[in-house]
Amino acid sequence: MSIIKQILDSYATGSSLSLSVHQNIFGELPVLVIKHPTCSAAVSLQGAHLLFWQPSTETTPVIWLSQKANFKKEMAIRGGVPICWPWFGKLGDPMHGFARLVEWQLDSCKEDNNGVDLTLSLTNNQQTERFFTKPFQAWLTIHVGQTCEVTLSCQGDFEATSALHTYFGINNIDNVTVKGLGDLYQDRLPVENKPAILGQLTFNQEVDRVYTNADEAITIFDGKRTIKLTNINASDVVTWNPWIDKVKAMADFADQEYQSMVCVETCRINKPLKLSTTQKSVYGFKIEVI
Ligand code: TA6
Repeated sequence: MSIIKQILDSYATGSSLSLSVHQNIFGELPVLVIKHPTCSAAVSLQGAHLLFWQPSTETTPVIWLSQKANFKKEMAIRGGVPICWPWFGKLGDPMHGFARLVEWQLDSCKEDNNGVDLTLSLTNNQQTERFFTKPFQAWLTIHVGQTCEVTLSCQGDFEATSALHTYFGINNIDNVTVKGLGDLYQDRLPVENKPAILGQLTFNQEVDRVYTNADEAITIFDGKRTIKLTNINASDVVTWNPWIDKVKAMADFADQEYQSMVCVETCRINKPLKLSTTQKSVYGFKIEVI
C-alpha cells in the first residue's frame, strides 16, 4: 500500500483537531492528517514538515513523498517540504540545519471552505541547544486547499540561510521542463551540465544547482500538468534531481523514484535572512496547478 494511503488511513483512528484535521502517530512521529473537500495533505510535527499535498482536482500528489521515507525521531523525512534552517546544506552540521529534525509545536489549526490553515512554532529549547546555542523563535504557516502556501518567519540576533526544500510530484522526469529560473546559477556538482536553452531546465542526469536570479514565478511542466511556484521574498532557487546512481545509494529513496520527483526549492542562500529580535524575517511560496 502506498505510504500516502497509509497516512490517510490513519485519519480514521486519530484524535480530531477540527472537522478535517485528525492527529495520529505514524511510525514514531505525531502527524496531522488532513482530509478536506479541497485537498488531502499531512504535516509532521517533527520539522513542521508538510508531507504531501494533493488538491481534489488532481489524481496524483503535487507535493511528493517517498515510499521509503523514514518516520523516526531526529531523522529527516524524504519528500514533502523539509524546512532547512538556520543553515542550508553543509554550511553547518547537521546538513540542512536542525529545524527539520526537532518537534515543533502546533499553535493553531483553522479551517473554512477554502482549506486548512496551520501555524507551527519552534523556540530554542534543550533539544535545539544541542545543535545551536543562540536563542530564536521561528513560525511556519501552512495553507492547504486548492493552493498550497507556506511562509517561514524567524527572530533572533544572527544570520540564517534557509530552504523550503519542496519535492514536486511529476509524471516522468524525462518530460520535465522548469521555466523562470533565469540564466545565472552556481553548480553544486563537478560536472559539465549546461542547460540546452538558457533559463529553462530539462533533466538527463543528476542536477544540483543554486539559481541566483530566478523570476518570482516558476513553472514546472511534466508533459501532463503545469505547476506554478510563486516565491515570496526568496533570493535563490535550488533545483535538484539525484538521478539513478545517487538514488540507489540512498536508503530512503526507492530505486525508480528519481523519475517521479523534482526539487525546486525556495531559498535564502546568497542573501541570508538577517534576523532581528524585534521584527520577523519572512519568506515563502505559493503553489498552484494551472
Ligand atoms: O538542495 C539540494 C540538496 O542540498 C542536494 O545536494 C541533496 O543532497 C539534497 O539537498 C538532499 O539532502 P538531504 O540532506 O535531505 O539528503
